[in-house]
Amino acid sequence: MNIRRKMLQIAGLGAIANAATALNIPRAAAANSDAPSIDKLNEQSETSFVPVHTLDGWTLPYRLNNGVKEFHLVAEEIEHEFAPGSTAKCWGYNGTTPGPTIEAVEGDRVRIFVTNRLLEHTSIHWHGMLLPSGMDGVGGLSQPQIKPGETYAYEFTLRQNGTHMYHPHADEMVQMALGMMGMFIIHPNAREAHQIDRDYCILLHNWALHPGTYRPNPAVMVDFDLWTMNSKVFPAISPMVARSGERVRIRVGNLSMWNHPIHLHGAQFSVTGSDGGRWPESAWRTESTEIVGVGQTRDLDFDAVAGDWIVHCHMAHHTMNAMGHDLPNPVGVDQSVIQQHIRKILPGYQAMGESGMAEHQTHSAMGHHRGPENTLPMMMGKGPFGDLEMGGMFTMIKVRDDLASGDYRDPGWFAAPQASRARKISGDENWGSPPRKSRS
Ligand SMILES: [Cu+2]
Repeated sequence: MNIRRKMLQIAGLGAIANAATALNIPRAAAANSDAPSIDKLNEQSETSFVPVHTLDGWTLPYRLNNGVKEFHLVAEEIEHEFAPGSTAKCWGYNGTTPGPTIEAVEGDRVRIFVTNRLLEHTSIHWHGMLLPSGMDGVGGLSQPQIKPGETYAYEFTLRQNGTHMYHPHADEMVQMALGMMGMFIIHPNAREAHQIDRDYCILLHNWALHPGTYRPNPAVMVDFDLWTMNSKVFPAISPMVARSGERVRIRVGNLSMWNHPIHLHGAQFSVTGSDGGRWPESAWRTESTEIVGVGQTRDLDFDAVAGDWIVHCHMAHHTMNAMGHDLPNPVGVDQSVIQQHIRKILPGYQAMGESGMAEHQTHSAMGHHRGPENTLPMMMGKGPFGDLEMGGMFTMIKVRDDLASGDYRDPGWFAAPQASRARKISGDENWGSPPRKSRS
């Protein structure tokens, strides 16, 4: 039995092999990985679940050392791209924000090395997890802070299953605002009653990356510029995919500073779990929108239905990219005279917003009103029928009848049968005789 190969399978990507080498986990860690008893243990745990797929992220490979799963996280400053056109100096783990997803099985013994390559101390709190007090990662309370250059080891047995997270508990406001966070998925040690075919995880966050800047501002409390899923904004967030009829789980965690009502089109989901583990079926709720509060996680399970469906936060401002929030309201305001005046000192100035803001994306695409450098337009994204006028916490699930299981590639746009697609009936606004209330 080739444990290394299975480890790569569990990580879901062959490319992770390079990352594993780069992690520089102590050699001794792998010394006993061929012991037959471990092999058996590993085989048991790996056959009982479908690995989690972190959209635009990755899963941290581990090594077995005498039956203990060893992971190695490195806290460090990184260069992160939210979408082409917006890059920032962020903080994360092992080269990314969010940090790699840690994935294990209830009952596993885990040892997690944490190396600090920041210029200030840090620690890691295992959010929602049952562990000895000294492993809880609250710097100054449960342990000394991990100073720059130091490596600490956390070790505990996973006594639960569910969707969990990890984040620093040292200079927490700053370190989280700059991107230090990740998901920690614990699968149950027994087969689930409803087998899951596709298991996705999404960590929600917000960033005060003000237009023209290159470093998120940790002091901002409410007025954020970027709203992200796994630290990406639409349209740079990859779509989820599934085959019709497959059981899909979307695990959503929230370490941002807002609550997010996550809304799914095309299907009703059951809320089946959280960082409190898998809920008893009698406690499941059928919803199409579920608020994932700050510090919470939710598991949303549903049967996939063919089509292109969107999954997004229902706070409309959270599906926008960088925008000004303090501008005078232009809706319904005739700005033509003002535009003439302003053009005398600012040639090319274009007043906008009188009839709504949909024109924003068209103008951005045409290169009119370019924003400051390193700043994304408020609205982005194209579909088969035109602009999507979205950004931020917005992605899709693309469900097809003919998708091979385990195929996560973007299948392109859904070809809705013409008879089942909304169609144009008239171009005359006086068409028909709809009942309307008129002002007296
Ligand atoms: Cu939101």
